Amino acid sequence: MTTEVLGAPIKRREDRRFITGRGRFLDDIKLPGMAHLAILRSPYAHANINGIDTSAARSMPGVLAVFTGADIPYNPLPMAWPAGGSAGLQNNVNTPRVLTTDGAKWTGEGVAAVVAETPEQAVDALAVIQVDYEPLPAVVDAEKATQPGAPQLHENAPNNVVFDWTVGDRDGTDRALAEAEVVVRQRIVNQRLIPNPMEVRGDIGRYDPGTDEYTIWMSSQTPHIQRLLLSAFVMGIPEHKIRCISPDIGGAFGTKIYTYADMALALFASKHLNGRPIKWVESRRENYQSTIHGRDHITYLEIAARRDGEVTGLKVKTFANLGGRLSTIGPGIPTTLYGRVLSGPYRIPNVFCEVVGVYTNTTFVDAYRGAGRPEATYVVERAMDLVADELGLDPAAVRRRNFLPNDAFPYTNPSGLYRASGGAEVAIDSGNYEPALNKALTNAGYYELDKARQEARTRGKYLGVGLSSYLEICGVAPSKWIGAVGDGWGAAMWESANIKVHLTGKVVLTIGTQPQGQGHETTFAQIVAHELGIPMEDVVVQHSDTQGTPFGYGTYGSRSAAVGGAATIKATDRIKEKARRMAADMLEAAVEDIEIVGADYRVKGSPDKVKTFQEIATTLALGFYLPQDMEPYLDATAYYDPTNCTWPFGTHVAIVEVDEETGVVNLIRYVAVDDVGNKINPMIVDGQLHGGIVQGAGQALWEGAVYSGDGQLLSGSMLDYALPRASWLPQLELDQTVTPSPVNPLGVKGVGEAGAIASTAAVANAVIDALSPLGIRHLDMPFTGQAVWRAIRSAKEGQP
Ligand code: MCN
Repeated sequence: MTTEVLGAPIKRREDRRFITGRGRFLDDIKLPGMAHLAILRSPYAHANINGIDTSAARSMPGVLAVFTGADIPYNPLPMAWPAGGSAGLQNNVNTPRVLTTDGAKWTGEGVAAVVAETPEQAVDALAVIQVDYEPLPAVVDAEKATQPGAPQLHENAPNNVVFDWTVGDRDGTDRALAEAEVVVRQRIVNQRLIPNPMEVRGDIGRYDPGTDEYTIWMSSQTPHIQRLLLSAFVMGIPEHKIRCISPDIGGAFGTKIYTYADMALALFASKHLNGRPIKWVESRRENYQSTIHGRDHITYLEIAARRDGEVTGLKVKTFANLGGRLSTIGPGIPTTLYGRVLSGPYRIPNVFCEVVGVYTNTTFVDAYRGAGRPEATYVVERAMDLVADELGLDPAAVRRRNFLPNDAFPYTNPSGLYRASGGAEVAIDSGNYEPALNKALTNAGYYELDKARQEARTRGKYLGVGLSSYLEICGVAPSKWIGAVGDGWGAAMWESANIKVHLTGKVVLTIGTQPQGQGHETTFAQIVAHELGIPMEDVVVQHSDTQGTPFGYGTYGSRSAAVGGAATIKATDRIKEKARRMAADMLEAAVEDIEIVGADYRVKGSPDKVKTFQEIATTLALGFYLPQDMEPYLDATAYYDPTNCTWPFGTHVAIVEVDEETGVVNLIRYVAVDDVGNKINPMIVDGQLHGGIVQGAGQALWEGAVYSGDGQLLSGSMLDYALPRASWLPQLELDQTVTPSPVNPLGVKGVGEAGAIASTAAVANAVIDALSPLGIRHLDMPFTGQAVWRAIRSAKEGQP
C-alpha cells in the first residue's frame, strides 16, 4: 500500500519538542566541570593596540586563564570563496585571527579572552584587562572608503579594495546605452541588515587529553565543513581529531554557516585547561557586533530601453561593503550570487556588472537569507519600475514584455552566471513566468486599484502597489560549476544520505544537511516513507553530528530538499533494489519478476506470493537464510551531485498606504504567487514563505544597521533595531504555479529564501508608487515614518 505522505501538509514532528520547551539548544548543554569563556571586544572601530595588561584579570575570583592573540598559535580564519575572476584577491585576503594581533578593524573585534568558573566571573574579569588602544580614523561607508584620503585598514589592500570584479559585456552594454531610446540612471542603496535568529550563537569546546581528540558543540549550519576548516585550516590538526555536533538550532538565516573565532578559542582554551569543557554563548549585543551582517550595497544603475518598454541594457556598478575583515564566503555573495544573476527572469541582451568589494570599519558581511539574490532582485525590479515610470507604462506590462519566453530554456544569461572558467556551465532550465505574474495580478485585483487609490486620498493616504517578479538560483550546486566559479580550493556541493533498516523494519535516515527550523525531520521522513511505502512513524531522521552522519555540506542556499532530498531518493532506490533481490530469493522468483507496490514485494501476476518490507528487513538482519552472494543487513549510503541548480520564480504584489501627515507606511495587502516546483510538504513551504516575506518586508520598511561616522554601531541592540512585529503585517495571501524542476527526481525547487528574495522589492516598489503623485521616483530603504515624512515634505516644499 502506498502511503500518501509526499505532498501532504503534515504538521512538523519537531514542533512537539520545540513548542513544549523541550528543544535542546547549545546553552541547554551542561557538561561536568564546564568552565566559561568571555571575549573582550574592541570599543573602537579602528585602533592600534600598543599593549594589553592582563595581570589584574588573572587574579580575579574564579579566573582560570586569560589569553591574548599572542598566546594562540592558530592560523587566521579561512576564506573559502575568493570570488572567481577577481584579480589580485589572493593578496587582499584579511580574515580575523582567533584574537587580533594587529589592532582592531571594527567595534567588537576580539582582543582578549577570559576563562572562569562562571560566566559572570569571566565577564567581570574582562572589565579589568587594560588595553592600550591608539584610536585611528574610521570609515564605514563602502564608497567613501575607496576614495583618496580615506582611512586605510590593511596594507595589502590599497584604497580598501578587496576586489574589483566584473562580469558581462562592458562594450556591448555601453553601446546599448549610447544607442538607447531612453536611459534611466539611479543610485540605490541596499542597506546593511543585522540578522536576528531567536537563538544567538555559541560553542562548547572539549579536548580529551587521553585521546588527543576534540569535540565541539556548535550552533552551526555546517558541522562537517567546520570540522574541515577548523582542523586543517585553523588549528593545523588532522581532520579526524575533531568531532562537531550541532544541537537544536533556534534559527540561523545564514549566520551560522561560517567559521568564527570563538569556535577555535573554545577548543584552544579546553586544551589549555587540560580538557575542561569550555562554553561560550554570545550576548545579543555581541551577536549584533560580531556575528555577520547582510547586504550593504551602494549601486549605480543605468538602464537602456526602447520606448515600448523593452530593456536593451543593464549596467551596474556596486560598492559591496565586506566589513573590517573577510568572513568565510563574504566575497562570493556580491559576485557569483549577485552580479551573475542580475538579469533575473528577463531577456536583457546586454548586461555589465562591476562589483567593488570594500573593507570598512564595520562587522563583516556574509550570506544572510537570500544572500546576493535579494540585492540582485532589488536592482532589476527597481529597474523595471524606473523604466515604467520614465515611459509612463504599466509596470506589469514592462515585466511581461521583457520576460524570458517559454521556448528560451535552457537559457544562459549574458552576465555569465552559467558559464564559468573551467568549462562548467549552468543554465536556467525551466520557467513559466507570465502565468505567475497574471495570477498574482488577478489575486491582488491589480487592475481595479484606481478606485482604492482615490478612496485612500479622501482619508489623507497615498495608496501604492508594487510588483516583484523574481528568479532565484538555489539548490546549490553542481560541484564542478561551483568549483569553477569559486576559483577556490575546489568547493563541492553534493549531499549525502544514509538509510539503515533495523531488524524490525524501522528506518533511520541520517543526512548531511543541518536544519535550523526548516522541518527536515518531517520532510525527509515524508520522502522515505513515500519511497519505501511504510508509515512515516517508522522513519526517524538524524543529523548534526559529524561522528554519526555521512559527510555533507550543510544547509544554506535552499538546497536541502533539492540536493539532500535527491540523495535520499538515491538511497531509498538502493534499499529497494537490495530488498527486491532478497524478496526474489525468498519467493523463489526471478528478480525481474518482483514488483514493488508500496511496502509489498510480490511476484508479478501472483499477488498472493508476497513479502513485506519488514519481513525482508528481518531476514536480511538475521542473516540465517541469505543467498550465497548476499551481504546481511539492509542499509545504503548515497551521494548526489546535482547537474544544475534549481530556479524558483514568481511574482509578489504589495499594497501599501502611506499617511500624508506622518509618513507612516502601512502594508495593507500582500499577495504572492510562487513556483517552487513540486512540494514535499505544502504547510512547511507556506511557513518558509511567510518567514521570508516578513524578513524582506522588514528590510523595506523598518530594519537597518546604523553606524556613526567613527564606527560605533548605533543600532546595537533590539531596542534600536526595528524587527517586524506580527501586528504590523497583513495576512499573507499565498498562491502558486507548479513547474517541476527537471533537475532532481522530486521535481522540487528551493523555498527557504524565496520570500526574502522577492518581498523587499515588492514592498519598496509599492511605497515609491504611493509617493509617485508627489514626483518621487526613488527613495532608499528603510521607509520609516520619518524617512517618508521627510521625502513628502521635501517633495511638497521643494526642500532637500
Ligand atoms: N520543501 C518542500 N517543498 C519544496 C521545497 C522545500 O516541502 N519544493 C521543504 C524542505 O523539505 C524543507 C523546507 O521546505 O523542509 C526548506 O527547504 P529548502 O528550500 O531546501 O531550504 P533548506 O532546507 O536548505 O534551508 C535553507 C534555507 C535558507 S538558505 C535560509 S537562510 C533559511 C531558510 O532555509 N533559514 C531559516 N529557512 C529558515 N527557516 C527557519 N525556521 N530558520 C532559518 O534559519
